[in-house]
Amino acid sequence: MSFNKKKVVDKISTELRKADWALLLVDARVPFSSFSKKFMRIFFPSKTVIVFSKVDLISSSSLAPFKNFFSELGFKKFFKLSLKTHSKVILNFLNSLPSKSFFKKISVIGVPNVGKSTLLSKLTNLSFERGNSPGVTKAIRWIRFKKFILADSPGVLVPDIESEEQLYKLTCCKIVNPSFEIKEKAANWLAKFLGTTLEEYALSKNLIKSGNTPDVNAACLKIIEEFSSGKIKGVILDRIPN
Ligand SMILES: Nc1nc2c(ncn2[C@@H]2O[C@H](COP(=O)(O)OP(=O)(O)OP(=O)(O)O)[C@@H](O)[C@H]2O)c(=O)[nH]1
Ligand SMILES: [Mg+2]
Repeated sequence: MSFNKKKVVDKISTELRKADWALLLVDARVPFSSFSKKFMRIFFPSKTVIVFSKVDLISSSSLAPFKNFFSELGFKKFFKLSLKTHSKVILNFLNSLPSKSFFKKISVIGVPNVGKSTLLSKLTNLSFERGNSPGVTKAIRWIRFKKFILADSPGVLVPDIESEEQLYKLTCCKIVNPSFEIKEKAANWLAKFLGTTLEEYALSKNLIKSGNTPDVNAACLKIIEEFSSGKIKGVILDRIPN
């Protein structure tokens, strides 16, 4: 990380730490890969709720082993979030979080593109910038809503990427936006994970180039777009370690 980037991350972390609680969003399709132990340097697990976002894209019963993993790290509170989760359900949950202050301060944190701004828009009915690409939110935004002071934050804390496979998974969920070369590898990895090949996928999507051959380059971008946006769903890419 460059010196300037580190300074930005430190500043944001200090600001977010002022909250009573953190909602730490992890993408339910990659709960391990979209989690970073760095978050535990900002907030104690006992003051952090693990929010599995985008659960409409998986079968939520398959999250139990991931919950166990987070419990072992000391996290005690969990919440499942989908586009269908009613704002009242979120509000009731936030009300249930203990706090001594009159205004409960809550930071919404997580790696890029996990749905932080979407959660806040839904809850408050205010507009927060959203979009299916990393780095949409650029700065912390505190807002007062009912008895809460809520912070939307930019997804500046990208997890330490420990393996090529993790990089591919994060690419498939558009948590990172690497070079085309990496996207190509990620797309091949994803196609294999889904039991197909990019050639087959290109043909199924009618992506044909001159000479009547499958357009594999177009298929790379298409499969990542379809997976990240949830058109391809029902799949958790992370595996529970043995
Ligand atoms: N299917 C599904 N998509 C979601 C859900 N929540 C958010 N999204 C989509 O995910 C994309 C990213 O959402 P944002 O709310 O912008 O994510 P963010 O974490 O604020 O992203 P940054 O500001 O870039 O860090 C958008 O295209 C949302 O529509 C969800 O629960 N289910
Ligand atoms: Mg955002």
